[in-house]
Amino acid sequence: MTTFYIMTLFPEMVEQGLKTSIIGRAVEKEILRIEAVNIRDYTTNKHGKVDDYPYGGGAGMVMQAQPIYDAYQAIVDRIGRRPRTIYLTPKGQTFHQGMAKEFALDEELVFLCGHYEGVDERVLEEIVTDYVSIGDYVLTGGELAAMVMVDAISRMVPGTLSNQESGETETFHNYLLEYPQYSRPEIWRDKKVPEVLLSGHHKNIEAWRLEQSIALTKKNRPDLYERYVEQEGVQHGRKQKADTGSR
Ligand code: 6GU
Repeated sequence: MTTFYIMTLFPEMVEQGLKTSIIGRAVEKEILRIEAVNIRDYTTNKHGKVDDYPYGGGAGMVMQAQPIYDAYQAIVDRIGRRPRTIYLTPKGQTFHQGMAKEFALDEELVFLCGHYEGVDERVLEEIVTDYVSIGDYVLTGGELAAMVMVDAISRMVPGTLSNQESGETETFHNYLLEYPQYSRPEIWRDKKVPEVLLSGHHKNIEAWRLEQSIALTKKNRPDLYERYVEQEGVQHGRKQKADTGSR
């Protein structure tokens, strides 16, 4: 069983967000466990304070080291080792499918969700193993980012998805976006399902889908398309030694 410990000042946000649909089902099946840890429960401040002004001045408040460290230590004491600990921050490395697959191999993962203007650097140095961002924009806190990561990692944990659902990562590992899908009815608002999909000719269907994938990738993700073209070259043995750079 994979356990996600989410250290946060807003435990109900994380609990509410992850109890529906596929993730909720996997929790019920005891494939996953999601434990929201309320950082405020660990403060030694008698007023429940967890933040203070930044040394050196500046806007906003900084989350203090003590409650975060004690909340983390309670997790360590419970599981008997120091788990991989991810700090959600726009300063981190950008999350991608390969990271989701790698994180899915761990039995326990801790997520630290920051708020205010940041977290005291000293506690980060003590507990954090990975600094991760989910993209180039700024959120008000790490909770939504943690939920994004938990979702993407969870679907890579065996048993979370049904056979029907399939843990494919096609879109990202062959460097192409997915082709469009259609279901009944055959005509909707005068729009017809592409003829080839009704033909039963599997070779033609496959070729059409690939063509669609290539066109969409070229248009929306030229960066990904470039990698697709290179990788195709490698597969067909016409890649030159000089530019087989790894990514
Ligand atoms: Cl991980 N945290 C916050 N606060 N903002 C973000 C982010 C993370 N990733 C992108 N923006």
